[in-house]
Order: sequence, then C-alpha cells, then structure tokens
Amino acid sequence: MKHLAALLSVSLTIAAQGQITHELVVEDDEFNPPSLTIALGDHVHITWDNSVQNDHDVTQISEATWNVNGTTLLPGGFQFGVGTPNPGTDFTITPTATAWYICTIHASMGMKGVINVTGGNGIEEATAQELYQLAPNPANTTVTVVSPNSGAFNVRFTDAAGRLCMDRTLNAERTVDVSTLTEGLYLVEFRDLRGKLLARQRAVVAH
Ligand SMILES: [Cu+2]
Repeated sequence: MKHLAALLSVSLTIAAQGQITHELVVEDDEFNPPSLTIALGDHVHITWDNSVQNDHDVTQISEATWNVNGTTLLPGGFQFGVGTPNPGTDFTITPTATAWYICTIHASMGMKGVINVTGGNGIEEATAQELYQLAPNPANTTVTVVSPNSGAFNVRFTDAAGRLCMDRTLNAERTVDVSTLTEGLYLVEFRDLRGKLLARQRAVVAH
C-alpha cells in the first residue's frame, strides 16, 4: 500500500506536467486515426491531408447520434471544414471529455471517429501508464501484472511485426504464461473489457 501511494504521487506529477499534442488527419473518407486516446489536457491538432479531393468536415455529435450514424451537431460542439475539400488551415482542440465526431457528408459510410479522454473521472485512468507494470521483465516462462485494478481486464501481447500473439483476460489471477512466445520484444496493451486502452508497456521475453 505504501508502494502504491508512492507510485500514485510520482504518476500524478507526470500526468500534470505532460501535455501532448496528438495528430488527427482528415483523409478522403476516413479520419486517421479513427480512435485516439488522450490524457486530460492533451491537445488534438487537426489537419487535412494534401491528397484530399472531396469535401469533408469534422463535426462533433453526441454518442447516441454517433451510434446511429446521425449528423446533428452537438450543441456547443466543434465543427471544422464545412463546404471545402481543404479549409487551408489547421485546428487545435483540447477535449475535456470523450468526443464523438463524424463527417456530416460521409457518416453513413463510416467516416467517424472518437477521441477518448482519460483522467477526467478517476485516478486509475490518469495514472494507468505508470501503474500497470510487468515483472519480471525480461520474462522467461511467466510474467506477473502488477496493477491497482482489482477487476478483470485484458492483456494483449503484440510482436515487433504487429502480430497479436496473445490475448488474455485476467480475472483474479495476475500471472500470464509466456513460455510459448518466441523470444523478443513485445508491446503489451492493457484494456478494459469494453476494449478501452488503459496502458501500454513493453516486455522482453527471453527463454
Ligand atoms: Cu467526408
């Protein structure tokens, strides 16, 4: 518990200092990336790709509207780039809550995106990156996830080529068998059961 308190204190400092700008690019018929996860206070810089030929806008809508491919602007929401293939300028937003957005022209064909904002409603989210740890690392046959999360969550190992090598749901147990993984460096993602990214770490497997 003392250890956890120390971690929390360090992590809160990091969370308060680090404001990052994430890039969001409008391309023909898609937003890249369509899903962004940012920390509270981070900025999102929106630009149009040079190759864009058709009109696309970036319009914030409610989650309910997003779910049914609707296009009604959220009251007070952001809207950029209406009526032009390229507005000729860029925009920076600082969402304080999860933002669902679409292109009003192409929402029905799936030109939709979401910006998830973590840290707005719980200490676990704000500090997740530092609180989800793997030990030992490098790992030989098993690796144990050290986390403040007492509930179930997913842990996914992706190799250097981007292949998903393991996808496990951890309930009460926190130990993962890595004996079947080939040696190398893995990206490890922790996600809640709805698929939302909680944290990323790197793990080395060496037998
Ligand atoms: Cu569009």
